[in-house]
Formats: sequence, structure tokens, C-alpha cells
Amino acid sequence: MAETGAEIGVGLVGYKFMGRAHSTAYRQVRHFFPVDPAPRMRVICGRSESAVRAAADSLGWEEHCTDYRSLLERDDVGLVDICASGEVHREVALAALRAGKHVLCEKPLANTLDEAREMREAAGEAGTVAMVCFNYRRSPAVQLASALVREGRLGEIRHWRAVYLQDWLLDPALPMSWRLRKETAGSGALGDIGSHLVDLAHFLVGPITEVVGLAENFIGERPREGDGAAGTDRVTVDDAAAFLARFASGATGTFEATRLAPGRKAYESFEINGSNGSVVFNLERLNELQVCFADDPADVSGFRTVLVTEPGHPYVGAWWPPGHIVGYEHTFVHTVKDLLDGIGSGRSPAPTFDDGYRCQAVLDAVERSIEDRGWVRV
Ligand code: SOE
Repeated sequence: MAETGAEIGVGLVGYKFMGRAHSTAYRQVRHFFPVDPAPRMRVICGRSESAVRAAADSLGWEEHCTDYRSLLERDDVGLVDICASGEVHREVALAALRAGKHVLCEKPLANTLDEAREMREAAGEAGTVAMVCFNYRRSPAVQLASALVREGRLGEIRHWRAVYLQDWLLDPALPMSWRLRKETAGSGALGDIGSHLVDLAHFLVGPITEVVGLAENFIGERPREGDGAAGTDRVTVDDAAAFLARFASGATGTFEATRLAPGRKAYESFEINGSNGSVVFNLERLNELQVCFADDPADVSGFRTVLVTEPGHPYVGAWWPPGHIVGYEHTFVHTVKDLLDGIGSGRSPAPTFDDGYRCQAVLDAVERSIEDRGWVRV
């Protein structure tokens, strides 16, 4: 197989935003974490030969190709990483798993619940490592929040409140793209960024059992994409979505995702309220966790801002001295580190394809609730 001693060959499908983020992670991980196997950046794959060749050069891949199927035949590729658009996740993941490869797949796992179910089953049958890249779980501050919940330091969890706000779709002159078509993206803000909130909620508070949602499209037509293309095309996904949720634990939850919030760039924020305290996280200040304990003396009660850069904080010891902050790309390095540990030990790290399926089930329930205009069980 592809694990040559302590090395595993990687084949990456996709070279845009996520392809670059994952490439950075493969390049850096072995220099900061003692990974075994270590990744070898064998091949990057994309549809446009000239663009993927340029990406291979700039991102540090040994080779490039334009057909993902060639990765499956190679003995020197043991891990297939899927960073391409949502509509190809199922096809590439199934083929890679059936070829006996380990798989890392970008979020959300699939475009529909049926696809996600098939992928989960294929992962079970393959027995190789299969993981979904919900990278924000692996911010040190999110890990600290998780530890505080797990250790009971916030008491009984009562409320989850989360938003993911962006503004990159604000300009109506921005052309169409795959993210704005249901057949290529599955859904809009709901699946693209709402899925991150669902994954974090599952990670931090536990399973969601019931939802009621709404979604809206505000910019219904956009200029056709492509050089010299004339006319407009219809946007077939939501620009914004929101929903209420109940958790199996009894906690209540609110979720909002939009790509039309002027001034908000990557405002992914959650607040958890327990019987003995609260935490607040915001991706735009990802090294910080706001923490409050209800039993603090009244004269100093309130939120404190913890800079999550101490060597004892999760992942941080591998990086810089206290106060020397990490960034967005480190969440991918941490994801790849845990993936490689999983490959080394033969166990899929969370979020597994089963976790990806459970996230998809919530998105699916929100869509059904919007259609039915009422509460829907997940
Ligand atoms: C676009 O909205 C996007 O790139 C998402 O697809 C990512 O998952 C998110 O983390 C950043 O924004």
C-alpha cells in the first residue's frame, strides 16, 4: 500500500481556497508535530491543466493530473483529500474508499442526505480512515470550550446560540458560481456555513433532535459566469437561513447563517450558557475564549477573556511561546495532524463520515421544516 515506512502519499482533488488551505497543512504539519506516517505531497488534481500545473508549483506538489481516477490506481497515493465542489464529493469519496484509500473530505460531507448515507456506508465497508474536514473543531479555543463543557465546569448546558455571518455575496454584480446552484452546492448559506455551526453544536453540546427553520434568497439573479458571458442566471439556493433546535440533552439552540451581512467577514460565533457559566467564541478573534463562571464573587463577576496560547492548551505547545497567536490555517494543520494519527492507529478521527452524515441529517431536517412550515424531527 501507500504507506512507505513512515510516509503516506497524498492525492489532493481541488486547488482553490480549500485546496490551498489543505496544502499548507500538509506542508507544515511534520515540522511542528511528530506525525507518523508523515504526508508526502504526491499529486494535486484539477480540471484545468494550466491552473492545476500552476497550483502544483506554487503549493509544493510533486505532480499534477486532471482526472481523479488516476489517483486511485497509484500505489504511492494512500490518502485522497477531496477539496473540490460539493457535487463531486460522493463520486470521488466512493471511488477512493472502494480503492482502499484513506479519505479526508471537505464539509459538508455531501449535497443530500441520501449521498451522505451512501458515503457513510462506503466508509464502514472500506474500513480505511475517513474523516470530514470541519476544521473549526480544531481551534485551540474551541477545544478549550469543549473541555470546560466535558468537565462539567459550566454545569448543565441550557443554551447554544450560534451565528456564522459573512458579506461576500453582498454585491449583486458578483457573478454566478457553483456555490449558488442547488445542483452543485446542495444548499446556500445553510450548507456552506450553517453546517459548521451544526458540527460545532454536535461537538460541544451533543445531538440535535428537532428543528424549525426559515431561509431566504434576496438576490435572485446574477451575471452569468465566464469570460464574455452575457445575461444572467437564477440563483437557486438560500442567501440566508436560520433555525431553532432542541438537543437530546434538553438544551435549546438558535442558529443563523448568512452571506449578506455587511461588515461581517468570518463572524462565526457561538455562546454556550450552562447552569454554572458561559463561554463565547468568535472566529474573528480565534485565539480568545470568553469565559464566565456564575460562582465568581459578585464584585468581579462577568466575562474574562482567556488568551488560549498557553503550552497546556490543546495543540498550542507545538507552536509558539504564550501570546504568539495562531491563525486560520492552523486549524487545518491540526485536522491533518489528527488525521495522520488516525491513519497511524487505524481509527477514523471525529468528525467521521458518520458525524458528517448526522450533520447532513440536521440540514435536511431544516430544509423539510422550511417546506412544511413547522417543527421536524431529525
Ligand atoms: C465560503 O462561505 C467559505 O469558504 C466556506 O465554504 C468555508 O467552509 C468557511 O469556513 C469560510 O467560508
